[in-house]
Amino acid sequence: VNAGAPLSISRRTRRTPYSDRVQAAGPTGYTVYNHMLLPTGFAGLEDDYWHLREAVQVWDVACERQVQLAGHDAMRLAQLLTVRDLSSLTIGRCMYAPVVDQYGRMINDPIITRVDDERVWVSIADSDVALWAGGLAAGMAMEVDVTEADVWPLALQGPLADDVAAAVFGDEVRQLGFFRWARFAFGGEHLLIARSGWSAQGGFEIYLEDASMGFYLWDAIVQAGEELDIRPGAPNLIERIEGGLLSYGNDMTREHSPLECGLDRFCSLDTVSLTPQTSLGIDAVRAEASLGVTRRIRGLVIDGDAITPPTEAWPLSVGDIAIGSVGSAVWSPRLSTNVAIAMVGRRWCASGTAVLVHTSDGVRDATVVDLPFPGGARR
Ligand code: THG
Repeated sequence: VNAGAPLSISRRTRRTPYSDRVQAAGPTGYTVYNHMLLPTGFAGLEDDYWHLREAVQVWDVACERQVQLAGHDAMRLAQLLTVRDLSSLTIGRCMYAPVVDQYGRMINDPIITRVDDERVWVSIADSDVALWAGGLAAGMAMEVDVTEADVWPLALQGPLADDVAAAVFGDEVRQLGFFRWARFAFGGEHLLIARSGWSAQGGFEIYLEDASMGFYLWDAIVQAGEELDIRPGAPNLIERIEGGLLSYGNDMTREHSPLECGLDRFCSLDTVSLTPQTSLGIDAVRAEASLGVTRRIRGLVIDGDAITPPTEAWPLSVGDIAIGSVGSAVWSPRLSTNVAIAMVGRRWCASGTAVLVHTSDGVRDATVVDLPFPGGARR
């Protein structure tokens, strides 16, 4: 529906500090994420995919907004939001943490960063967490300010990301552990840089706190990466499906629980200090765990030639029975098949189960497989 029509841009489709550089590089398209522009590609989906796996890219992911919790109750509110135990979230660490409501349903799946004793950044996927968190803080009379901070993430992703980062920020950046952050000198500031990012190829995310430095940072990275064939890029549909990285709003929504989403290892169900008073959705998720989930996130291999990626959920069936839906699907040029992420009914979850996918242009045979796909796992 409407494929190929241009996106109308206005004040609501907010720009980023890098938007002029992104536009000058000639993106193939934009999407809107957290009410902000997110480019979706530059040289074409497959070309961008191979380049991301082999070289290094700079991504404008400023749309990963930082919902800042600041004040005495910052950590208390952060813990209330998520069912992951944050007691080990010390300064210098980040954690992928499901945010759920009181019924244990997914509100968002952010990365939570402990910036300071009384300052936390919730790096959100595409839903309005500031409203949810601000409402909880107000309703519970917590001593915490909830704002969308002036912070503008820029990602450096790909196997050569360490070399580019070292050239710009110094060799010490190579020592950063996965989901750790530290500050590195740049342009008279000390930028918060984490080893993280929405690809399985490795790299960094730079949390720029001064929007006026956007071009300066972008240009320094592009210049340092010139010999390493750096290119502007974007989260890549093929790469992230192969890697099993979930997209909130596509693969999971408010209807789903973190267990259905396969996020079990980020749910601290056995932590006794977590109660509905300290972690809003914890008992709902515990109850679901004891009953067992009725559906689950799975990989799918879809037969036949290259499909057009879905713009709406595609139903799944076995015989006449509706058994789930596909949220993301694309042709993998490396695996020479269509790969997909689907929510599949419990009875049909086993690897090798044959199912039917009702795509926008017809029915296809498909097979349930494990995530990530072969060769797609994090390096
Ligand atoms: N970076 C930042 N913010 C973000 C994203 C990001 N906000 C939105 C979105 N991405 C959140 N979703 C994810 C999903 C998966 C991961 C990170 C953010 C991820 N998962 C690791 C994996 O699956 O390999 C495991 C993480 C862990 O072990 O804790 O990286 O990309 N700033």
